[in-house]
Amino acid sequence: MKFPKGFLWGGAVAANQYEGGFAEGGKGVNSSDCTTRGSRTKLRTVTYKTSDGVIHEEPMFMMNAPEDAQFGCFEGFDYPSHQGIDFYHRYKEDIALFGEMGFKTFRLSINWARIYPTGMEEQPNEEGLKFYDRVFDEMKKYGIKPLVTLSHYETPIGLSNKLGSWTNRETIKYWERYVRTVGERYKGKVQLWLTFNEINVAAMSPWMSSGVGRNTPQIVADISKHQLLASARAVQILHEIDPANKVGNMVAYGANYPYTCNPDDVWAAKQAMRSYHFYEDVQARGYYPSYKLKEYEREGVSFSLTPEEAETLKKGTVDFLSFSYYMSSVTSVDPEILAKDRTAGNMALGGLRNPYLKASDWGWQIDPLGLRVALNELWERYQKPLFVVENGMGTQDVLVEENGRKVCHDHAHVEYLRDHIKAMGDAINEDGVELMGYTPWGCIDLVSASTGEMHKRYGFIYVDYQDDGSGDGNRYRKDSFYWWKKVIASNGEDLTD
Ligand code: BGP
Repeated sequence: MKFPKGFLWGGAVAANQYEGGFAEGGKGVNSSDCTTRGSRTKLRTVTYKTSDGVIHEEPMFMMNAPEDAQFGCFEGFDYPSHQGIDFYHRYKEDIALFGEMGFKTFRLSINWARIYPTGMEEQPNEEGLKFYDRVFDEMKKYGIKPLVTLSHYETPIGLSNKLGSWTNRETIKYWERYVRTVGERYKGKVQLWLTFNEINVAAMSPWMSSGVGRNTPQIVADISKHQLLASARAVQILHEIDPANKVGNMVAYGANYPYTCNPDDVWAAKQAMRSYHFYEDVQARGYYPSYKLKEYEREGVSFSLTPEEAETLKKGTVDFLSFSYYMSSVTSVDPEILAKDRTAGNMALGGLRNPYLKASDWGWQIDPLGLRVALNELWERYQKPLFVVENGMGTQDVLVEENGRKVCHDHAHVEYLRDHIKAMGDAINEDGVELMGYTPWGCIDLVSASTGEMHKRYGFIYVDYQDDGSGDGNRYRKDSFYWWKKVIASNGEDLTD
């Protein structure tokens, strides 16, 4: 396998899943902070009373009833993000371990509520800014380049309560303030940025992704419009601050196959692919694709762009396209197949079981060739550099004692990642795809986004926290740690374990 010189090998995390330090350093509360453990992406009926005495019953993605329709954290609930894996206090130790593996880059997110606690302050929170200064400075010691996600499932709750979060255009104003603040503060320290993590997840999990409790077609269209505009503004602002900045988007991507060669199945699979391509189309090309506008017309969704907004989209196209890839999906129009052959999947993908593929313990279907399909599809459509910023498989790893040492034999991770690296190598060497780097998800064990579990482990580093939050949080190198170190050192040529 040959990978380009300067290929960015590393790992990826998100503040809400690993940082902890919930109420420290002047941080405010964000959407993930109010999401309890257990399945976090399920629609459920919530009953609540507003101050006018009216009782409401509404389907919402929240896990706890909002009091007086105000979102927040409530007594007696268990919120895994509050502890995360305590990176807030252990960042030096963790970054040293990433350095030991030879990371070229580390993808992390800035917790917006650490910088602007309610999202709407006039002045940023200096303590929050200092925390990331310390983190970036520590990374520099090991030659690790930060790849920073500006918004990874961390919308300040103040914006949800005051404005309805991303359903409201005004949120863009506060976002611009936040982007400018971090762009200026970390100028020279950070040059690789991503705007919204998995921007397409708003349609499936609007609470987690955007701090919005519901997802009618109109709501999703509004969130998307505002986030697409906000993303375009972020590109412009960051370029203005430092022309060396490179800004990418981020979409939860998959390959979607027709269940049969019935043309209706083929058409259904193409439609399913549009749920990813729509965002890529706007962020890479700078305008809404015709199929989306027609869909809005058909569904009675009101949508328009002022000439100024259209100009913003055009001027704010991204420098590169990034995406997460975990699995592929299958689509059918046959009601019998649809009823019986489902896989658990993840919140963004899921779908039908593919008889040719094995699945993880969480029902995510393992398909390395699907990654080559995805890379080719994106490269052919946009000819912009690509970056795989999430990939991996959650497994139930155990720590065992051997010769007085605690070890973890996680061969399944090595196998999964190796097959996906080969698929990327083929896309580069056989198909000519331009790929900037690869940051496997959860390079250190962390809280699962979709379930809040700890025992769904992706990491090269085992973290001794359990599902109920117990444990001492100590870190241990897994077998995959040594393998990953070798892969990076050989620039992907040596994939043996
Ligand atoms: C992506 C998210 C991540 C991450 C990953 C794995 O959708 O961007 O935040 O968590 O999925 O998902 P999970 O944690 O549910 O296994």
